[in-house]
Amino acid sequence: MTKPLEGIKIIDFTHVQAGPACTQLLAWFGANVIKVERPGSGDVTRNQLRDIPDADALYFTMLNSNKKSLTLDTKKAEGKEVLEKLIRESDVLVENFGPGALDRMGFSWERLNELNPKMIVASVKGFSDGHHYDDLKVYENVAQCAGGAASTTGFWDGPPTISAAALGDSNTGMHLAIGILTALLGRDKTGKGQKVAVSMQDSVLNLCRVKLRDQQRLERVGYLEEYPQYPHGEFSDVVPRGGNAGGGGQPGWVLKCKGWETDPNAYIYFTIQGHAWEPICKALGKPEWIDDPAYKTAEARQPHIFEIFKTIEAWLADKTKFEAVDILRKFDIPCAPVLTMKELANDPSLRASGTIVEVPHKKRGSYLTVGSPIKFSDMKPHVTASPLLGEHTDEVLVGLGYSQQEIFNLREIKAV
Ligand code: CAO
Repeated sequence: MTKPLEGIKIIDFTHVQAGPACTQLLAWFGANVIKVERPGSGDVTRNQLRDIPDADALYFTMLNSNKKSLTLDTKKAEGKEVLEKLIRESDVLVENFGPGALDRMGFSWERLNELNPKMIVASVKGFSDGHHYDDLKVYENVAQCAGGAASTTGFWDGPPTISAAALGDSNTGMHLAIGILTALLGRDKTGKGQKVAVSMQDSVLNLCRVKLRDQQRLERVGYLEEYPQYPHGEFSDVVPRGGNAGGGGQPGWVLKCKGWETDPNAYIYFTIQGHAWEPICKALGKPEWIDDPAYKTAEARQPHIFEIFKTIEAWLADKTKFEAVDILRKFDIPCAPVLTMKELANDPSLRASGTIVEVPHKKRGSYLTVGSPIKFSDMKPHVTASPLLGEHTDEVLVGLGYSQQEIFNLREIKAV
């Protein structure tokens, strides 16, 4: 099956998570992704949080599938020469080094554009160019704090809280992938490459869009009616943390199910969607609430929403999270069990759809990873193992026209 990005050659100068998540996605869709890594060590995640001695860590394998690995010391003249050759015949270069690192290496945007005017140069940085923090190095949690996620996540009586979801890293990588694909389409029209830049702060903020909505509503009316603080608590002049409240117009909460005393994940998320009030009352065996003026409208319910949630929890007390959802789904109530990583890893639906995949690896045996969350009618992305460090060095160099003797010489001086 021909994949849409087949024929697109990408120099993957990325490390850790944000950049690798982007290039991995493009590799799944058919791009020829060549990961350039420092000889001897490679991407730092190969060694981070190892669970098997001498085998690449899952942190690396789960973010670098379907790629090739070329080791190259791009600070040495000989390494730079190889990189220049690669640049001349590639479509995209993706990097997420610290601020200024690519320039210091001698590959500024101007130089790259001179070497290959058709090439797209895609970068992730913590903050956007010209931002007063644009000299900072940034990791996931830093970005979540800088992008508005931390100040709006958690409970009102606790500190700002980090989400487990990689809002700063993989999310930024997904933004970058969209930027690269857009620039590739643009190049079809203009024949020219361009620079695509995405900052982690901007990408987090983009996902916190509804919180900026809330800031403006708060400034106008002084309260936010869907937050647990309303109507009994106080609002300051900034969007508060709302615990597990529903972020849209639908009140919701995480509710205890049978076994919660011993199982920290025996919970469901329950949403009280306005027009579903009648089915909710029927599901709970509370038909008298349907027309009761104290319950009938969302406005009437809000002052005692936690008392309603308590009643629902009493109904849930003898049902597991799965039993509860099986009942509630019949009443069209938006809800889901709180699923653990163990449950997700073994979920037959996710296995069947290719969202959770088992990948054979030369050194590790097989490992689980998250496959493409994007499904196509004409293509099923196939996940293959991440490369060993330098696994494709010879192949890439031969492709660039190097002889076996020249490759030997490059190895002797540790340029590859
Ligand atoms: N050969 C020779 N040198 C190489 C090389 C190669 N193949 N690949 C990288 N290097 C060098 C770079 O030239 C740079 O050297 P200098 O600093 O001397 O110019 C250095 O290795 C890499 O520096 P760095 O700043 O990228 O790395 P770090 O570990 O200090 O910082 C990180 C890591 C992630 C904080 C930083 O890269 C960063 O802020 N990146 C942008 C934001 C980002 O993507 N963060 C998310 C990471 S995912 O959590």
